Amino acid sequence: MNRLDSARLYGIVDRGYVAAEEVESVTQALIAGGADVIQLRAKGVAVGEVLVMAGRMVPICSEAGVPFIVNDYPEVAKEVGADGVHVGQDDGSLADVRAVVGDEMVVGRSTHSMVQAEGALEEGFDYIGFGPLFPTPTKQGRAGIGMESVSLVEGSVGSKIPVFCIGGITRKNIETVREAGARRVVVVSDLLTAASIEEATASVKHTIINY
Ligand code: TZP
Ligand code: MG
Repeated sequence: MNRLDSARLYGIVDRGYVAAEEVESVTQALIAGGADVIQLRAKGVAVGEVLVMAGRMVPICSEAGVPFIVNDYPEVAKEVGADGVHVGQDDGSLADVRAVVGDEMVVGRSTHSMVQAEGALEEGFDYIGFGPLFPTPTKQGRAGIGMESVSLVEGSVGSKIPVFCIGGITRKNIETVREAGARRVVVVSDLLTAASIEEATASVKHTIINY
């Protein structure tokens, strides 16, 4: 069984919003609020620093029984003993990543269209991110793909591997996103900039599991 099968809410500790010294407390707050998976995303941060932060997140996540995923760096994921690694369209093939992390680790892929989603399934990725549904400051320069394809991708790719909808999802629109057919979501800035990360996370989790 895929370790992410039961996951509904995927939280990201994104260094664009989280200072280095807050990485651990934010990880704990996301988990306390009910995040089922945690990723470290650190664009533009030196790899040595990513390694240190990832190493600090591993025991927090493993104690909570929450899978820990490293974005962009298979070598870091391997070195710290992460549960998985997440790579984008331009980060090489699944075989390239597996050559570094081996066969056991969860490997996820960002996808931005139905064609890419089906391609990732065919290639053998363990899960996909699908989006951005809406334009978002967290990932600039990408148009939103909208919600029309959400039920399509859930019905096809989503019947085989977990599909996490991502991009511009907030406490305000989560019900609409759920209504469009999303069963699993990634929420980044709306949680990380909330007055209480734990409460915001719990609110999104409640909607995604109960709607
Ligand atoms: N990939 C597609 S959209 C996105 C990523 C990493 C950012 C999502 O962040 P937010 O703040 O929830 O829109
Ligand atoms: Mg990447």
